[in-house]
Amino acid sequence: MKKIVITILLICLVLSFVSMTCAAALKFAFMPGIADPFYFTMEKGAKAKAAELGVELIVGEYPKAWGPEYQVPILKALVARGDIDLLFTAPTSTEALIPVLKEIYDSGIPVITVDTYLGDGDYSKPSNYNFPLSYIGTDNFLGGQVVAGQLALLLGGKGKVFLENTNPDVSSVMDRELGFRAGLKIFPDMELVGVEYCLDVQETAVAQVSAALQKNPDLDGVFGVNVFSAQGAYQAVVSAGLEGGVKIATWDATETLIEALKRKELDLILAQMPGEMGSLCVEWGFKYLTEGAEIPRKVIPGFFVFTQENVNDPDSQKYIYK
Ligand code: T6T
Repeated sequence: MKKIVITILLICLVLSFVSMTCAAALKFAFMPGIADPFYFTMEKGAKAKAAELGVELIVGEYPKAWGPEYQVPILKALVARGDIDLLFTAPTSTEALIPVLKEIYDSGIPVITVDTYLGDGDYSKPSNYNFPLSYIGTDNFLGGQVVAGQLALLLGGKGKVFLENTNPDVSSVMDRELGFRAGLKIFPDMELVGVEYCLDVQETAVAQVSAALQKNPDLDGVFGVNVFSAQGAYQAVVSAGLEGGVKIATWDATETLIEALKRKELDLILAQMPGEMGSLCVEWGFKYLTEGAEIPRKVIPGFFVFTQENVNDPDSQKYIYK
């Protein structure tokens, strides 16, 4: 009898330990900006790190289009579960996402912004948007400068170029535009002849770049600042039969763009490190919650520039979005 009681007590002890450990598993939520290979790759990186650290990662439904009207309802549903310990998300607007993310933060959920930031992205000074623990994402201004420099070199320092952007209220793509403009200034014979915003719709980018090619028959180069604007710009140049003649600089290493680069139908691709960004969000979030670690207000992974020369190098392959 004594033995049975001891055994039952031991089982209870083990069960309560197991349930305590289960209850202690942290739950992080990830809310992407749009369904595209960039965020799919980010999710993969985050999932791998979460599995390593024993964190449960809950991924919000991928918005089918870009913008607060798509992102906010999904975000609200995600945190309404009531069991989220930390949220990382890419705000689809520098201003429009402030109230909803502030509300989430005020409800006790720490927030990290990944890929894009709120306000001017400086979370270290007093403001109504300084509540996120950190911005984890690319130095887009620097990347824009690099693209301008590379495009200028491809054109021998002289030429007319067009910029295909997405949304004027999104930090990532606007910093790319500002960096690109600043980079071009170094070359007095490089001229930016136009900028359009496709609102992250590839078909619109095709139409806008096609119109720019017609309006500027002497156009020398195009820069598409993200997956859909870049793929649209590429499509427009190819449809006009101008690939090879008009230089195409793009951003985001999707399989589509990589294959085009291998065929020498476009000239360069700036690859961000979305997997690394997702992984860093989970890692820093974990350190913050379990060790009280202070997260740097900005964490900036690097980027890689694919060219026709290095696109087949074995070392370059890890930068292709998965
Ligand atoms: O370029 C990425 C991301 O960095 C940007 O904020 C939005 O567009 C992408 O997701 C690519 O579509």
